Amino acid sequence: MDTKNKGFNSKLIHAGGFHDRLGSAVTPIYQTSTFSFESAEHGAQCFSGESDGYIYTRLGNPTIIDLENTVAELENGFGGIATSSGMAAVNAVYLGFLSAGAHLVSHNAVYGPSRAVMESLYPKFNIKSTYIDTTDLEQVKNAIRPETRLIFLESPANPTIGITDIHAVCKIAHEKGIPVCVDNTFCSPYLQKPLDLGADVVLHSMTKFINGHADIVAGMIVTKTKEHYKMLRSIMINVGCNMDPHQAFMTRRGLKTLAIRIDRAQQNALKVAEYLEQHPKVEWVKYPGLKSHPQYELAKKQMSGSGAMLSFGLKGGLSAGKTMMNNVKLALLAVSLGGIETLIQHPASMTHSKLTKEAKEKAGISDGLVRLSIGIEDIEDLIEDMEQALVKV
Ligand code: LCS
Repeated sequence: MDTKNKGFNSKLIHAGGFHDRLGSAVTPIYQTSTFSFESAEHGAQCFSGESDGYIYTRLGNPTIIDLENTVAELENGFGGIATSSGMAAVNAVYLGFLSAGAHLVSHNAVYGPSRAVMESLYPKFNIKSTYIDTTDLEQVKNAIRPETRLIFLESPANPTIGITDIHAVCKIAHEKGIPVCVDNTFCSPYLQKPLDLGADVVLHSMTKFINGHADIVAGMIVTKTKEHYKMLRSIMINVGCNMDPHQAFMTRRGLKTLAIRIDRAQQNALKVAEYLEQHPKVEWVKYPGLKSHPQYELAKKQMSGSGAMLSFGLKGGLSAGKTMMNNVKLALLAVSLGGIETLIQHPASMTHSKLTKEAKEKAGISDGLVRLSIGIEDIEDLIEDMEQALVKV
């Protein structure tokens, strides 16, 4: 059905545009690598584009296209390009916008591997990058060079929860003809719509909130224009970082409950943040829903909710952090985020361990920083778990 004028929850459930001839209530898994043509002529039409028939799953598959259409509609974009992982989406965007001699500007606390791959692999193609605090617009202006070809944002950033003014950065970038890509993993389209704020491309690790059940690794790119869609789709196809139909089915299924999962998780997150903020063993808490967050007002303007991610610093640094993590019982000590279960992790020794000490300091990742991805458990149990672990710190 056409869901263009329907509400967000209705879109979550009914968007995608797939119609099953047999009346299946959900889009089936087309677990096939290839599709047969009706005739030589039909095959020729599929290849020329005269017919929109399917050819080969790396190029397109009904289960995957249903998911691509759905996420594109949720993000108010032109089209979606599903990828094998969030990192595949990140690299497809890098490859699409950056050619030899180009320069990238990005946030110094983006997801660790998004930065690590840029600094380790891309210099061999003579691609340069500058990592700054994009929450400071002066730094953004100063980092731009004549050869800057992409600004790559993540907001809230991982794991410092710094909020970048997406609209303001897009304005600065567009005055110089530079496209902006936003990694919207932490928010999902339920809480933030970067394309509406001016961005050209948005991407997701759908491993997180969009799938939401910690049982799939997947990525998605959504573009505002047809031109960027065609360019990035061709990269996905030719690099071969396509999604698998089963992965698409699982993700589409998880996506249906995105809003109710996030509603509950962010209610929990606010209560946990408030609890931690008053705890004597906690030095600071960063959560966009707390008035103490430096970009509280911007978060309220740019996001429609505060999300389920928060970080905090323990008095006592590294050893306090480790003690806490070794003593939580309900929260799982694990990387990743955005699932229905609460996860706790320690960026300095895990996701951001490859950064130098200096880079970690610049990115605001102290030794005592602990990151929480809050799930949908009962709040009393979550607070009790934090309490009993903090007693041991
Ligand atoms: N972007 C963000 C903001 C992420 O948090 C991650 C993964 C990725 C991209 C990459 O996505 P993937 O390829 O894993 O689907 N974030 C992780 C994290 O914080 N801990 O483990 C993975």
